[in-house]
Amino acid sequence: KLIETSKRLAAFQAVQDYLLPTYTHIGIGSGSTVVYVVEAIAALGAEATKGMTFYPTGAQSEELIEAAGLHLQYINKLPPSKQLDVAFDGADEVDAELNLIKGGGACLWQEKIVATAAKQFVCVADFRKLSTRLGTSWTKGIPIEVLPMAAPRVLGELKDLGSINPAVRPGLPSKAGAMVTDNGLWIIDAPFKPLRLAGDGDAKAEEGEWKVDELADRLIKIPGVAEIGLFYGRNGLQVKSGAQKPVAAYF
Ligand code: DER
Repeated sequence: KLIETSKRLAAFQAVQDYLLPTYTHIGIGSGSTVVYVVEAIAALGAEATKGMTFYPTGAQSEELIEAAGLHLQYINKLPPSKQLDVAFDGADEVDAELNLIKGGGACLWQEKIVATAAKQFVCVADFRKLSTRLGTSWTKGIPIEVLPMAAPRVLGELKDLGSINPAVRPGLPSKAGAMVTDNGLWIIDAPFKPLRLAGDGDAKAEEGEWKVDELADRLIKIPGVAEIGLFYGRNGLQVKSGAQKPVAAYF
């Protein structure tokens, strides 16, 4: 109950602070917290939202927008010259530099596309998600979206990079085999030792302990990897698809 209340308060505050009445293009993430973001937006009323278009980050997000009676459009319809005014999304873990682990809901690829199409990316998460270093509270691993036929080789590369027991995310008990994403791909969850902040000095790291930006840069290059569930950005340093660092995180 406390967690749901925390999510809802964070969501309503984030919408109040970051959804300006003049905005017309808004990205909507996936997961259970973003449900409250859409609730807060719908609560503004039809008059306030009639000029606004909402862009989903997967099947669940699309349903949320439609069920709230908000105007839906897909990111492939946004001209490359245009950006979303703001995108709201959840996270699985947030570190002191507002770097994120995302992908607990297996929606990370479209989430990152929408997040990086937005002028501002607002992360909404309950208090459990705030950590000093990524991998401290979210111990299931960094979600990585992969081409199924490449999965065995990606697993091998991850082990070579120091991941501890990386594994393909299984489907629900009612579905034999791997979980399949909205994009028809698989997710590998790759646990690593807690990730040092990009801003940490170059103090000697323990064996197998990575900095967020360095690990992100390595993961994104593994053949067969479509996208990684690390959202970060520091001094303009961007990985392949351009990670997006939130301007604010609400807990
Ligand atoms: O998959 C994701 O990155 C989602 O944003 C998700 O992990 C957030 O989940 P929650 O809001 O249900 O905790």
